[in-house]
Order: sequence, then C-alpha cells, then structure tokens
Amino acid sequence: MPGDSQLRTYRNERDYPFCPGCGHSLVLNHLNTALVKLGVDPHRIALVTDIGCQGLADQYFVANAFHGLHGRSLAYATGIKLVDPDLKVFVLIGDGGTGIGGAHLLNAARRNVGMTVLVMNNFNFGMTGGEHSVTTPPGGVTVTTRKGNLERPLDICATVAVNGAGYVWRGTAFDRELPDVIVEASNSESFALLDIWELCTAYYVPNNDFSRKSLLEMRERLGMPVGLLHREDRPEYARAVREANALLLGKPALPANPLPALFTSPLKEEFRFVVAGSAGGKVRSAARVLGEAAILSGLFAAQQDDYPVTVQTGHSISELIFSPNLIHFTGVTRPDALVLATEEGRKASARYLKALTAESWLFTTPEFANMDTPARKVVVDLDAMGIKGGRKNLAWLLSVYALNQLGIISAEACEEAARRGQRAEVAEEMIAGLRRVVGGEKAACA
Ligand SMILES: Cc1ncc(C[n+]2csc(CCOP(=O)(O)OP(=O)(O)O)c2C)c(N)n1
Ligand code: SF4
Ligand SMILES: [Mg+2]
Repeated sequence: MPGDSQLRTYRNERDYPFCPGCGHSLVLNHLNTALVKLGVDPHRIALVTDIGCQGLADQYFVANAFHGLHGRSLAYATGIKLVDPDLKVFVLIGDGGTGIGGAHLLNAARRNVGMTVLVMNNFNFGMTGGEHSVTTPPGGVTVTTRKGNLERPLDICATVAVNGAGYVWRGTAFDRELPDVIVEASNSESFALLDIWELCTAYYVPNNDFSRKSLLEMRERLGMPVGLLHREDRPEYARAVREANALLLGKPALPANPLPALFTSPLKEEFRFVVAGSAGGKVRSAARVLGEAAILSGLFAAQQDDYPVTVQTGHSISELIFSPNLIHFTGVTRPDALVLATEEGRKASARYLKALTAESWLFTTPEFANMDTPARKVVVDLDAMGIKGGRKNLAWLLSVYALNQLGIISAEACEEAARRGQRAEVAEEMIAGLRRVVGGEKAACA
C-alpha cells in the first residue's frame, strides 16, 4: 500500500524526554525526515533500540520496535533481518552500547547484515550519569576519568569499514544532509553505519566546557575523517543465507535413515551399560555400534560420552542405556553392567565402581581380576581364548562378550550394526573379533 505509507511524519504526538539541547532530539528528527523521504510502509520498518537515553526513542515513532539488553541491539537486529530480509531495519545505539556490544558490531559488519546503524555518539554514558565510554576523547573529563581520559578512542568507522561494512559515514547531529545520508545508507541494502557525533548537555558538555564548536575542533584534533568514508558492494547476508538455503528448504537436516527392527531382545526394562577404557581405544565407536545393535533389536538406545578435552590422551567412557521404552534421561549414575577395559578407564570410573551392588555386573580383564567389588565379576582373558592383538579392540570385545553373556543383544544384531555403521574393513575386523569371543571359551566368573 504505497499510497498509505507516504506519511508526512513517522513521529507520534509524544514529546521527546531528552534534556534540553541533547543531540538525540536532533538525530531523531533527522531520522523522521529520512523515513518520510523513504516513504516506507511503517509496518515494514523495524527500529531496534539499545539501552541508554537514545534507547528511549522507539516510543516516539510509528513503526515496529524492539528494545532489549545493552549492547545487544545489533544481535537483535541481525535476527530480525534474518527472519524478514525485506524489512527496513534501523538500529539506534549509543557509544556505550557500541563498546559493550563490540563483538556484535564486528560480526554484523563482517556478515554485511542489511541494517542502518545510527551510533548516537555523545562520548559518554548519558543515562547513568556521564561515565566514560569507548569513544571518550583523550583528556575527556567524565565521572570515571576525573583527571582526563587516558584511553585511545575507538575509531568505529575504521573498524567496521575494515571488517566489511557496505556503507560508512561520519558526521554530527548538526549536519543538515543527515536525512539524505540516512536514506542513501538504508537504500544501500548493506550493513551501513553512521557515526553521529553529538552533545550530551547534561554531562559531557558541562564536564568539559564542550560545545558545538569544540565538537568540530575535536574532529580536527583527533584526525578522524568525516563524510562518506567507505562503500563496498557485497552480498547482503540475510538474502545470501536464504539463497544458499533455498535448495535445502523442506528437506530434513540429516538424511532419514531409520534402523529397522530386524532382531529381537528379551529386555523388559531399562539396562544401563557403561564402557570405560582409554582415549584411542575405540570406546565411543564400539558404543555407537552397540547402541545401533540395540535399535536393530527393537529397543530404544541412548549414548552419552565422557572424555578429557585432550582428545587423544586419558580416559574414554561411554554410557549406554538400552530400553524397551522411551528413554527420558540419558545419564547413568548406577550401571547395571560396567565394562572396565583399561587403567585409564578405571581411574575415571570411581563413581561407577562405588555405585555397583551385588545385582550389578563387572566385566574386565585379568589386570583387574583382584579388584574388590560387590558386583558379579567376570574376568575375560582374551589371551587364553587365543585372541591375538585383542587390546586394540578391547572395549568392543569385552562389550560384545558381556552383552552376549547377559543375553540382552544378540551377536547377530551386533554384526549387522557393525556392517551398517562402519567402513567395510573396520566392520570385518570387529565381526571377526566378535565371533572369536562369542565362540570362545567361557570366561572365569568370580
Ligand atoms: C549490560 C549492562 N551494563 C550496564 C548497564 C547500565 N547502563 C544503562 S544505560 C547505560 C549507559 C548508556 O550509554 P550510551 O550507550 O552511550 O547511551 P546514552 O545514554 O549516552 O544515550 C549503562 C551503562 C546496563 N543497562 N546493561
Ligand atoms: S543525559 Fe545526556 S544523553 Fe541523556 S538525555 Fe540528557 S543530555 Fe541527552
Ligand atoms: Mg552515550
């Protein structure tokens, strides 16, 4: 409805609440003029405001508005733009919010998210009483820099320009061309940022004997250039994401590959099975095959792994739950059976070992034959079974032995799961080992 959207003003009847002479009023008037020039349907505008005096602005406009946490307006605006790339998104943010949300600034520029950011830069935190911000100039007096600011002010424009912003401009709230700049910036359909220097008449002005004249002088002193500083044509992110994902629309994120129930299991209730070994000992891949074997047997299965951040050293533990019913909680505190393959696994298994009862099972190697436990202990001696090189696949061999002995999941289901889920040569090795342990002599039961 373009006719209806040609409003003569996008302001409502409410008066601004700002202190007399505050630069925010000027910027908002310029924004209103720009919106009139753009003539956009107010329903297609999103004003995202940050926290601070400038953040009060959205109440005075006829447009959609979003007001959130300090420094996060650019993140909200990114989300809004991603949901509806055709919206005209404007961000009103202070110098305080720009510093607090610095990482959002970099990422929005880097991605070239289509939004027009008005940094209402008055060199201090106005709303909270005039503390210094990332743009307070050297020597600037604020309540937190009483002897003069020692920090170098952030060059917001240079920062976003070097990080890929499409349109970058610097000027002041007094610049008459500001409405046209806002229009041009918004029409650039890119990440556009205007660093608008202005006066905080309540704090920065009295603390520094500051004025419109000193604002212009300061610009010279800092050597920060003004006007249109950077233009760059890059794909706008929200649209680029849509285009890249268009082919995937309506398709599942992962290929649907359900495992059919080809086998059966006598299991009537949940069984918690923990495999504890060493990093590099194929504990997790063995557990995955066992979980898939359970699903192939018509059960539900859940797997939760634990290993140190240093992936190739230390322990590797997999908690498995097999159940004929839906599994609502995936953690294991008390295993029904614990497979203890190595010393590293034992060291990290104190809580499982402590939780074992006379009803539990412990499947382990001759190394731990003398371990004191109330559980029913089964020592599996691969050497005695004539299985050479068993240590490489220890977690797998002990686990399939255990499940076979317990009669929960058949060897056939384990073979089928290995065949389906592993590379051919790996599956072959796993199946060969499985046949040896399942067909081998019974292990010693303690
Ligand atoms: C995460 C967080 N930190 C601090 C504050 C407190 N706070 C509210 S307004 C404000 C200063 C705002 O300064 P600026 O962004 O420059 O806006 P101005 O008031 O100058 O327009 C601060 C620090 C807050 N609301 N949230
Ligand atoms: S405190 Fe400063 S920024 Fe806030 S309204 Fe007053 S003059 Fe404006
Ligand atoms: Mg400020």
